[in-house]
Amino acid sequence: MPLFHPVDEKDITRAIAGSFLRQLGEYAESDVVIVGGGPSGLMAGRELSGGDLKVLIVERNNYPGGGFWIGGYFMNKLTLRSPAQEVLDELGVPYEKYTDGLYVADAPHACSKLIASACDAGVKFMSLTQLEDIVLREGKVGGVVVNWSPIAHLPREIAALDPVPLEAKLVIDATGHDASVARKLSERGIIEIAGEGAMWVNASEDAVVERTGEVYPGLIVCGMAVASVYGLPRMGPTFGAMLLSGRRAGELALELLQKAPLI
Ligand code: 48F
Repeated sequence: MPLFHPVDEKDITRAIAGSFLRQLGEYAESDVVIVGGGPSGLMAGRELSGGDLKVLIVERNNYPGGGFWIGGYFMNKLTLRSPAQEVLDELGVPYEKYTDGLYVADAPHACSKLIASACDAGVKFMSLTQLEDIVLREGKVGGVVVNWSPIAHLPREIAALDPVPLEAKLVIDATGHDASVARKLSERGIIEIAGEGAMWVNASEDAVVERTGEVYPGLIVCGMAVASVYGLPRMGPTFGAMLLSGRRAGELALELLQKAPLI
């Protein structure tokens, strides 16, 4: 008697494809599309939890987590400054106090719990999917245009593949240093991107959280994308502002969604 229930191979393929296509059809029109599944994007998604909101994270890597997996250098340790360790408390991630106001945690533990909490909140993911452009109509960002990420690394002669649009009431740019979504507006002369400043942790983290917000109707920036858009200093390998900026972006998205039908 085999341990596992017998199934046909074709049914495994159909189960994957059917589930994926159902989700893609449903999320072709989302409430919020978050581009980038690093710490700020995951926090934003987690914040949008509960209710009936459709929240999709588009991530060009084949895994979410961004810079949160590794922390600083290759050392698998994260630092956070007070009060951001409270997020680790919420996630149930252990940490040590290094000195007053500075805490250190194991990056894989923190990252996996943050991803799990976004999944628990109902966030869906499209991995290996890269932002190629935005939907822009009547002075408002109305979604994203995405493609399969490996396409960007293939010669155009063998990979002329048109992207697909995904509509959203709100888009959150959580793409980190690249500020890839905001950049699509700057390429068209609609906003300016100042480029991030040199490292200055004490100035950077507060400023990133404070400036998190709508950079253009329908587009919220969070995480390091905020520093890139506004020319704020970078903070290096410490993640408190990423978590609190993501949280602020999620809260703001909720407020905006409650205010008005945005499409
Ligand atoms: O880089 P990332 O972790 O951004 P973040 O949430 O946090 C920044 C910190 O990790 C660290 C720091 C401060 O502590 O300086 O760098 O702001 O995560 C960004 C995610 O976005 C994805 C990228 O693969 C990463 O997982 N991403 C970037 N550009 C695109 C994208 C794109 N064009 N399309 C889809 N995903």
